[in-house]
This record gives sequence, C-alpha cells and structure tokens, in this order.
Amino acid sequence: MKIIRVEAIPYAIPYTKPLRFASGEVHTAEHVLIRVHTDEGLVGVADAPPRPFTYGETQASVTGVIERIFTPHLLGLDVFSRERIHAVLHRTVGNPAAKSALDMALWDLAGQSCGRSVTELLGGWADRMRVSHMLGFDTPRRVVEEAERIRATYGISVFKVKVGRRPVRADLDVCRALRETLGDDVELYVDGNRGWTASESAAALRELDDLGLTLAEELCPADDVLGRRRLVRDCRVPFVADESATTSAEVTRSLLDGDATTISIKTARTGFTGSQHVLHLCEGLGAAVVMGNQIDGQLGTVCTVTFGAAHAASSQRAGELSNFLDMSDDLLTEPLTISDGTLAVPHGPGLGVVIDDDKLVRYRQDR
Ligand code: MUC
Ligand code: MG
Repeated sequence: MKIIRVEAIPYAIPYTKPLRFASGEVHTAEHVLIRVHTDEGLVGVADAPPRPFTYGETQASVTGVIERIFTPHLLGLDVFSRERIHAVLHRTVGNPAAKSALDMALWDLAGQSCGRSVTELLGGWADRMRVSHMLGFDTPRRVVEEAERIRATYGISVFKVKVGRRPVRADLDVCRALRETLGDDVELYVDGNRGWTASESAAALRELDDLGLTLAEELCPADDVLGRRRLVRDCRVPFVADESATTSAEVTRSLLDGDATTISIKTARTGFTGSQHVLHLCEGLGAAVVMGNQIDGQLGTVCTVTFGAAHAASSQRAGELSNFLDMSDDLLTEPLTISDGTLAVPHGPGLGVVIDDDKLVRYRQDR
C-alpha cells in the first residue's frame, strides 16, 4: 500500500477557557490535520498541535516541513516500511509534532488495512484509561470551582495543577485550597513548566509536603544541571521530565543523570513508534511513565488513549486526557465522552475516528 498524497491542513478552533501555565498560554487550538492518502483508497489521519513556546513549531512550520521537505521523499513509499519512512523524517532535526502526526497517520492506515484497532496492534492491554484533568493558572477560588465541576460532571478525581508562577505563594495557595476543599480522595500533582528556580522549587515542595502530592513535574529547568539534580534527589515523590526529555536519547540522559525519575510520554511529540521506544526504554531502566497532554484536541486525545491503554506500563497512572473539554468545538463526527473518570479507546479499525467534513470546512484556514 503506497503513499500517493499527504495533506497538511491548518485549522483553528477557539478555546472557551484559555489554559495558562508557566511557559505560555493557549487561547485557540491552531493545529494541523494530517491526512495520508494511499493507492488503495485508505486515508490515515492524525493531528499536529504546534507548541511554539516549547518546541519552536508553528502551524506554518508544520505545513511547510511536511509539504516541502518530507512529502517529496514519502510519495511512493510503502506504508508498512515504517523504518524507511522514519529514516526520511530523521534526516531533519526537530519538528516533533509534524513527524509524530505522520507516524500516527501511518499506524491508522496499518490498522485500517488489517481491520484491527491501533491499540490492539500496539499492545491491546486495556480498552480505557483513567483520566487526569489539568488545572491552569487562576485564583484559588476559580481553580477549586473548576475542579469541583470536573469531578461532578465527569467523575474525574485526579488533577494536575499548573504551578511555576511568581510569587510562589499564588500556586501554594491554589494547591492548599484544592486539598482542603476536595478532601483526601482526590489525587493531586504539580507541573511547573520550568517556571521556578531549583531553590524556589525546593522551598515550594517543603511547603506542600503535607498535601500528599503524588508527582512533581518540570518545576525548574533541566539546564540548571546541578540544582535540578539536587532537587530530584531530595524530592519525596517521583519527579517527572516532560519537555526536557522528549527523545529516547534525552530520556536516557535524564534518567541516568538524575534529572528525573519518571517520564511523561506525549504521542503528539513522539508518535506511536517513538513513544514505544521511550516506554520500553523506561521499562528497561525501571522508570515509570505518565501519559501527558500537549493540549490536544479530540483526535490527539484519541492517540494518547490509544497508546496509553495499549500497554500495562503506560496505563497504570491516570492519563492526561481532558484538555479538549475546554475547546468550543472539535473535528470528530463522534465526540469523545468521559464518564466515571475514564475515557474509552474508540473501536477500530485504525484509530476508529471519522473527521467531520463540514467542521473541517468551517475551521480550516487555507481556503
Ligand atoms: C504540560 O504537561 O506541560 C503545556 C505545554 C505543553 O506542551 O503541554 C502542556 C502540558
Ligand atoms: Mg508538563
């Protein structure tokens, strides 16, 4: 089955509620829909969410690299020659969201062509995952209100709280208000997106010690090499590397150097193929993983739950699968639903999703 055409379609869907965090904020999902067409008439899809503030990609860079650099070398290649396709992609450094979307669209095609879901092809461990909801910067009252609404509406009881602001007190107050209002039955953990120094992070963790947090993620930059190592060594909960360790090599260095003890896997930046490399590497090194969210829409979230539920090791912790709830609309004909705090993997074949053509016409930006 040969690749005959690749589409990279920029689209924009506003958020009803922007997400704010230490390294940026997102008001509109300015993503790129990737469609890989084959000579057998099958079309694989995936989503590329550029995150300029984290990886330097934009909608224009994603469409540009796909149309001008990758596609000319992909046309005519067999969908199942994934290693050869990756060799083409890896000649170019960077561009993680563009490369990952192409990889996941190929897996979608592989699943469609053999009539099985991608989650089965990857591992077939479970049919759903527990959901963790991400809470962005706001006042303690508003963050608590959001968490209560999310718990009441979707049954979610795991929350990742964005921290990394100055004064540090603003975030400490939010964490304490959440624990005091929601009680001990909810799981809380924090993500600083590199906003604090190592010493600010250490002081914050001391203040939060009695709250029973379960994870601390990217509180300070990994480039603060010694400070970060000291912080991780003294941290009483697993310390998660997210944007500081995105490739297998970075993950290896991060774990061996003591920059982190747990790894966030995001299919939006390592696709399915690269995410499996990272997962198996972590298993070999004895490090846990958490399925993260690159502020994905529903298609990206399908990819995360498809991968997370496929393996025992990636489905142990709740996956970050609910950022799409804050979008005003989406592209799938069958919207995702979270209930009892879980999200089911759509049934295949492939990713088991259909793009709503009318919505794509409404939101695409290239016509
Ligand atoms: C996270 O876990 O950091 C913020 C930036 C990004 O790329 O993902 C989010 C969530
Ligand atoms: Mg993070």
